[in-house]
Amino acid sequence: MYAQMVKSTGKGLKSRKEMTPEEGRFQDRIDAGEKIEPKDWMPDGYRQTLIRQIGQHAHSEIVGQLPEGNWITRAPTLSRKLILLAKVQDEAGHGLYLYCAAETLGVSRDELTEALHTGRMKYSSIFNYPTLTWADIGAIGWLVDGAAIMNQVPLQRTSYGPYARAMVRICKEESFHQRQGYDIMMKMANGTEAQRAMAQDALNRFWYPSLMMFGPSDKDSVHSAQSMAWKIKINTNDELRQKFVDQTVPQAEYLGLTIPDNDLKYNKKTGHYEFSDPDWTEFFEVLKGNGPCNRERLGARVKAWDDGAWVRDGLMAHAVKHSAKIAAE
Ligand code: FAQ
Repeated sequence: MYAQMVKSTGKGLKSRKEMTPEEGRFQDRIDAGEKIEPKDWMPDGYRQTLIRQIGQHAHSEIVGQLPEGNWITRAPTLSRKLILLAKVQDEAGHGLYLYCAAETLGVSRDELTEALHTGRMKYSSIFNYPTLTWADIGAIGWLVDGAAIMNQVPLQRTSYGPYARAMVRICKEESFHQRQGYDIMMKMANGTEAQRAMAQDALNRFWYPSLMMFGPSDKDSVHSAQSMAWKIKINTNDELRQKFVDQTVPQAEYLGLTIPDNDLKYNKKTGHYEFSDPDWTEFFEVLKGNGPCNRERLGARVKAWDDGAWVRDGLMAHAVKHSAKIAAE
């Protein structure tokens, strides 16, 4: 179902000798830490890799509204409802900044949307899991936004200017999102027996899918080497996953909740936690479209797009009338 829309090099890294003079000068700029801007020359693979990553990122923000949106009408208090509404609205904004950043690379918003709807582009695996209880909203804020921040903070230093700048604002907002999630978890973990059990259950279900957000292990990561040479990615998938575990385990301990991993242990020598890998077979199945909610999520996006056709048609008709009026003046 999910063939990739655009392939980056996929052929391994070019040595300096193999690079054309233009590619060599481009790599020098990257190595010197310069930002690449939309009108600058760039290798086609760099452009295509960015379109793939930024587009996938944008789609994730948009599809990511669905699991949380599921709880807006059922939030336990008016205050929680307002906060969740604002958070979901922020995610829509993040999607828009990212689509704009992708557009600077010469791809249209319609092309990206079409690629998502026909399964040629991906969105984050995490959003194919259901939100069964209110505690899941806490777990998403705490773990999913926590993982998103861990991945996105380094992306503020990514080599492509428009992407790096979009990340600055997104990261600020994601920090609030993470706090609201942790705040929900604190309330639940310190609540009644039933609430505590709900919080533990949410952690049990979201732990491994959150670890999967960082992508396959480094040995299976197709794009990391080239993306890191181009400074599109700053860290490998495993580096970020480790940082996330190191940050999150003490937070779970503070909540009095148990990470669902019997092999989790702190290694004093390395200063890092050792942990079990997620089930990579499950991860690749989700990527193929076979996760618990893939069909539902994509179906909801396609329906929203079709239902909104009259709004787009109306806006286009208005724009045509408006420009005709200006031309006649
Ligand atoms: N899900 O070679 P790599 C958020 C694919 S934002 C689906 O390692 P790469 C905010 C990958 O595309 C969350 N597919 O790939 C929020 C490739 O397939 P392809 C989104 C995945 O690109 C919170 C193949 O596997 N964040 O959550 C995933 O170098 C709460 C091989 O992998 C971003 O997108 C996955 N988890 O590294 C919203 C951050 N992982 O395309 C609402 C930007 C890998 O060749 C509520 N993206 N794949 O067919 C990145 O940093 C990178 O793209 C990675 C993957 C790290 C995700």
